[in-house]
Amino acid sequence: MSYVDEVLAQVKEKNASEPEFLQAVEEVLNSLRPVIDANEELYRREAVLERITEPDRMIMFRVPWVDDNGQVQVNRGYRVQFNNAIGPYKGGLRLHPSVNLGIIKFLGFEQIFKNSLTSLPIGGGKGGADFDPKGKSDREIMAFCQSFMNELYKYIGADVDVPAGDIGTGAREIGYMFGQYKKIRGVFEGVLTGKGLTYGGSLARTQATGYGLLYFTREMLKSNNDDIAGKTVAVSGAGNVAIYAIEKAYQMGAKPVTCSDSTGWIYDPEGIDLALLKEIKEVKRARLTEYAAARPSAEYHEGKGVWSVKCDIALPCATQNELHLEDAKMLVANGCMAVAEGANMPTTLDATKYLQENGVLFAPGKAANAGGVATSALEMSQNSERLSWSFEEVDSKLESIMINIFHNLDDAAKRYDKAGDYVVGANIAGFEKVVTAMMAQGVC
Ligand code: NDP
Ligand code: 2IT
Repeated sequence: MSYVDEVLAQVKEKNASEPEFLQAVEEVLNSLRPVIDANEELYRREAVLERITEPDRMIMFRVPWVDDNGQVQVNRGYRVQFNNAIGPYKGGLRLHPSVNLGIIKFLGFEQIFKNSLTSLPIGGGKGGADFDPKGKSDREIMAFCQSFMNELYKYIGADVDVPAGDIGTGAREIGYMFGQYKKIRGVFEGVLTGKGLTYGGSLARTQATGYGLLYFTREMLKSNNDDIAGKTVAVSGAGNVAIYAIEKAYQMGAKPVTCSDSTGWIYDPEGIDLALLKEIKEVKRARLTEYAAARPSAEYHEGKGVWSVKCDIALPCATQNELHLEDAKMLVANGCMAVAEGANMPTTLDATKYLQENGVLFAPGKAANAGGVATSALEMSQNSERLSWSFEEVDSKLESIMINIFHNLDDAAKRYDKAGDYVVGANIAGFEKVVTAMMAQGVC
């Protein structure tokens, strides 16, 4: 049996109850075959794959808080510190009722390779809780965030582990967590990113994941002799990533026509009204039904369906496994030419394969959505030098980083005779730097 197959079998046995983690590991290890097979004896002796698939540590803790009725609620908090070979652990905090250890492990594992691709010195980690922020008052959110930090503070620090936002965690939550960390530790340091601009946050961090996704997509299209201008774009999600993907798509001359949340989706053939979407999601924290009510050109549908709309480019920006094989078939049948993942692992393995086999340019999330964490690393740099850079400076660094990521993975794919397979390219390019650092640092 090859070394890759041996480790895949072991990982499946050890983590049988974690389907998302197994899915992520399967994709990465399969992509790495050409690299590992070329040097199998060395990698096997060094147990490189066993080490990279086992987190440095997994922290799980009780998060008790009091709701507005005086009732004590208890959630489960997580921080998985996966790999710090190239820098302090870095990755977001997801607050969503679906959160469990397997989901945080898959996200932390992906983050190792994503963070490596940014070319910045950040290791991989992820955390969160099975807390549902929907419908909670500000006071309840604060109570939860403070209790969450009452335990998490022991394990993080500006040079140790630097969490940030993800689903359900935005500027409000980061603010409450930062305040509690400062209160407990008595230090003002860049321990979280995505902070408010008045206390160490970076300009352009809010926009970074969505903007970065479009910078990456434009470079991928350019390298295939095409452009974004004039294209119709289908977007899923209506959160941080989706909103700023839509904004940048407009700036590049494209027309985004869809968005979605967990209850339904919008098709707006005249193009999504961005100001209205921001008002509903960022200010009112309301449902997309309000969008349809305010916009005569829009259709609202319950459930899922964004990928049934005719588009040139699809940008899944909501959550994992939201684009299935049947969706991929509809996209191909409707002439879609590119799929770029704003979310983490939104496309199932069989859907990815189908898209690639049918000539759709496919940009994996660990490359295409790396702009968020890259800008978080820029926020860390600004905090370290106690300066803040202009929006234009951060945005132009972000753009260069995304262009570089595309060329790094394009080159890696070509080096291994897999030209155009950006999944293989991203996994190999991300892995190479981490494995070199791990081996240089000995068995640890
Ligand atoms: P937000 O919480 O801001 O928005 C998430 C959006 O996706 C909401 O519209 C939400 O709808 C929808 N959604 C979430 N979970 C589900 C679900 N289970 N089923 C259907 N819809 C769902 O999160 P972000 O925009 O920050 O994150 C979106 C994705 O991008 C995630 O995969 C995240 O890991 C990834 N990502 C985020 C980065 C960042 O910087 N924020 C960086 C890189 C990747 P509703 O409000 O109804 O729940
Ligand atoms: O998935 C991700 O890359 C994020 N949620 C952003 C992490 C970060 O540290 O900015």
